Amino acid sequence: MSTELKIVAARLHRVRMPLVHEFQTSSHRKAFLDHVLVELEDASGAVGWGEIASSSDPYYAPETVETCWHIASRYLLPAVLDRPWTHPDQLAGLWSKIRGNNFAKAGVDMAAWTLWAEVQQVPLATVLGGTRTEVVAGVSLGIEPTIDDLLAQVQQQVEAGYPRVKLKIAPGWDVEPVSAVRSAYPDLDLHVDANGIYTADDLEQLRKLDGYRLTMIEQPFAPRDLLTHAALQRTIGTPVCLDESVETVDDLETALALDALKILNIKVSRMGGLTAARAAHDRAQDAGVPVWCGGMHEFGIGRLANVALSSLSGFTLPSDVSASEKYYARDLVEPGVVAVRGVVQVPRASGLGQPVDRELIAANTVAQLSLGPEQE
Ligand code: OSB
Ligand code: MG
Repeated sequence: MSTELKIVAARLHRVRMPLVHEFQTSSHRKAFLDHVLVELEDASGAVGWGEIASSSDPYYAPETVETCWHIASRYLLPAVLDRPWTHPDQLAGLWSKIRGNNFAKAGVDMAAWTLWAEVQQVPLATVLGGTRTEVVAGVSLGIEPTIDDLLAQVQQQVEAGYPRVKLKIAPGWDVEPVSAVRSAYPDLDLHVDANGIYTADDLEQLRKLDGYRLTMIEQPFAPRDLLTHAALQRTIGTPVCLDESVETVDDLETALALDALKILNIKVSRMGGLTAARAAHDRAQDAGVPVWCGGMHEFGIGRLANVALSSLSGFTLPSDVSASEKYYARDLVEPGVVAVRGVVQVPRASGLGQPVDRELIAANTVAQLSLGPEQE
């Protein structure tokens, strides 16, 4: 597999999609999302798509849609254009001087992987080394105005067949919703995600969650506060899961050394792409840490990449790869990600595995940029 590839043209599409249900985390509320699609074309005319799934505001991570646009157009695409490579894991080497900006990098990396898989005529999951033919999906539920609204959301998703539900928590919305959902669903695989809003002053409050048989408590403390994560883990039985804290494999190494986690959420965007996400999976597997694939409300392109990644053997917990219909009335790939009783089939078609709906992309595009020969 030493086919040489060269990206000769690149396009960015800023696409706006309304969410079917507003989503609130400990930091923000969203009714529609703008993501930047990355389209890479090689000399033969083959195309690979990627998705920059950054939030609009710098609340989950420091990046925004605008910073991603800037970094991709000014630095990442010029670094890869007209530079030959024989495997997508070489892309990071082309932009090794560019620090951080993982969401922007992830979109370009993903487009290179899907282009590579397309050219090889092999499914993305296979080129990544995935072995599962289907993956189990969970759902992530935002903070709701009332406990009854939350219970209605949980009921809808449980009835749709999802076997795992994650609840967003924040001070004032933690023990009460967890207790209500646990009473209504004694056997549900349930976990909570705080998106880093608590501090060491809240250790006692968080320990109260230990009595509800949660599968994990995800990112209770600030991203760089690994010591408090380790302190909580020492005093509770519920596994601590890290999300925002792990942006590189080095971060994971430090967290492992400090016993700051028992479970890892791997997000393609947060890690800076599929190459890094796969490396984190391999390291966690070595360390005996189970992983699952987190989401950023991806449109179909990023969502299919998440499904492909989740087919790797270390992804033993349900991933946030819920069906497209949970988020969008119509998705940008055809037919979109489908879950049957919480199970998603890993596409067997080559590349991304589903055709991209260019008409829908064009209809929802709010900004566009082309780099390459047509610009010269
Ligand atoms: O922490 O996992 C998170 C959405 C936006 C920002 C952060 C997170 C999330 C989610 C959504 O939980 C997961 C999904 O895509 O369904
Ligand atoms: Mg999270």
